[in-house]
Amino acid sequence: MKSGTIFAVASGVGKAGVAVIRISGDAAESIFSAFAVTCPSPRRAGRVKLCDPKTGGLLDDALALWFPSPKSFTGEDVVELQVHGGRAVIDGVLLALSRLPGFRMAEAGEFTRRAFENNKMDLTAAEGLADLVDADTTAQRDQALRQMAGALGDLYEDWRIRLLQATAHLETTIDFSEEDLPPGLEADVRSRVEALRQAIETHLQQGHRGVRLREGVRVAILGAPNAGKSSLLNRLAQREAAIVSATAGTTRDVIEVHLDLAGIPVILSDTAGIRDTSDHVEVEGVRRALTQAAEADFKIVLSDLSRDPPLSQEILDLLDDSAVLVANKSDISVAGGGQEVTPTVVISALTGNGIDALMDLLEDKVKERFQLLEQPGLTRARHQRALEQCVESLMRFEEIPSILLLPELAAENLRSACASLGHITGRVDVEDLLDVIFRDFCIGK
Ligand SMILES: Nc1nc2c(ncn2[C@@H]2O[C@H](COP(=O)(O)OP(=O)(O)O)[C@@H](O)[C@H]2O)c(=O)[nH]1
Ligand SMILES: [Mg+2]
Repeated sequence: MKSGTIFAVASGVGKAGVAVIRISGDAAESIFSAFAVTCPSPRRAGRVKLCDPKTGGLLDDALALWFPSPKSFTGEDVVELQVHGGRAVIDGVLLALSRLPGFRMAEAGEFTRRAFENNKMDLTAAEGLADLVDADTTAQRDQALRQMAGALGDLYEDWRIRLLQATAHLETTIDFSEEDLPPGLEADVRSRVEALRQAIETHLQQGHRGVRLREGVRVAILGAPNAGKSSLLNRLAQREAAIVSATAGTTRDVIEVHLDLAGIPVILSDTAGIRDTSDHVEVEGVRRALTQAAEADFKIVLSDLSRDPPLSQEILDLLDDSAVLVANKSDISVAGGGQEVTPTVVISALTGNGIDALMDLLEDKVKERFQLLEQPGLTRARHQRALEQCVESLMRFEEIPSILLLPELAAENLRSACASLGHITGRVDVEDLLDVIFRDFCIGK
């Protein structure tokens, strides 16, 4: 851990009524004598008239909070100053702090890193905190709060302890001769490992929900040119995000808008109309549309009721479990327009007819697939990789024909599975990982 007493503005940038300056480290308490003010009692606010130690001029009439170690965010001595939010006030206080012996500006994520290093939180909780700071929607907030409270860390730690127990059980066999071994030991260890592997695999399968909640659920609007995809995107986004035109092939690139559906972040994309074309820019647009279709968590496939038939075969092919068929242009529907597949919703992107029903449907679909599960979900690719490595080690263990004949090899596989789990929470040596994780934090966190 890098030494020194660190300080930074912990509140946001831009003009605000109040700014919070956080100070952490051995010398934190020295600011009270340096500014010639009284240190308030622990965890109680005290009013402090901060004067520049160098010039004696008044910097601000502020509030101070004193959190002596270990009962603080970082586990170290911490002082938090609530100063007025003006730039000159903040700059004056920061400059005065930087002149104090042993003080320096904090690096990005350094406060949280110290909290981790002082065992105030594990890595998953630290990542939860970063997600909480970034959360835009209620479901993102709930997931981050749960992770910060340790739900994910507890789950992984529980698995790791179960594995450690199985390993310990197995290791006793190394010192025994075969005849002295308790009967059923091999079967017992095997069934424990198998149960655990299955639990991890299920978690991995459901995994992308948590990641999606962090990053946004991808919904793509697809259909033939002129079906009204761009019009629908604009309707749903309630702004003119995409160009609407009667000229087929207008949308060539993928246009994305962000929506908040029942607290779940949704990235809605408008795509080029899918058709056979010789225009090479449009061909690329169609290729991108098909990629979006493949990557989307959910597809809105649009048919055009002003045409007969309203759907082409290429568009019909897009209908699968993750798609809903929405029929557009109900206002100019041609009589007798035969449709092989019954649409789930009929709308008019022009008049707004049916849009509420489509919104409700979309909300239900997104909720059904992505709402918080009972068990906390996987939220990061970092966790996913570690869990996959853990499963691989467990599978290598399971492939050993007789663990009693090869106990060292069996134990080695279990230990490496344990280490993979330990990497997620930071319970093993992870120095190299820390820089990567904390780099993503903002200054003051
Ligand atoms: N009458 C009617 N016209 C629509 C409707 N939706 C879109 N349009 C028109 O259809 C044309 C193509 O729309 P656009 O949204 O650009 O379709 P896209 O090619 O699928 O993106 C435009 O002239 C729109 O005004 C609708 O529900 N009813
Ligand atoms: Mg378009």
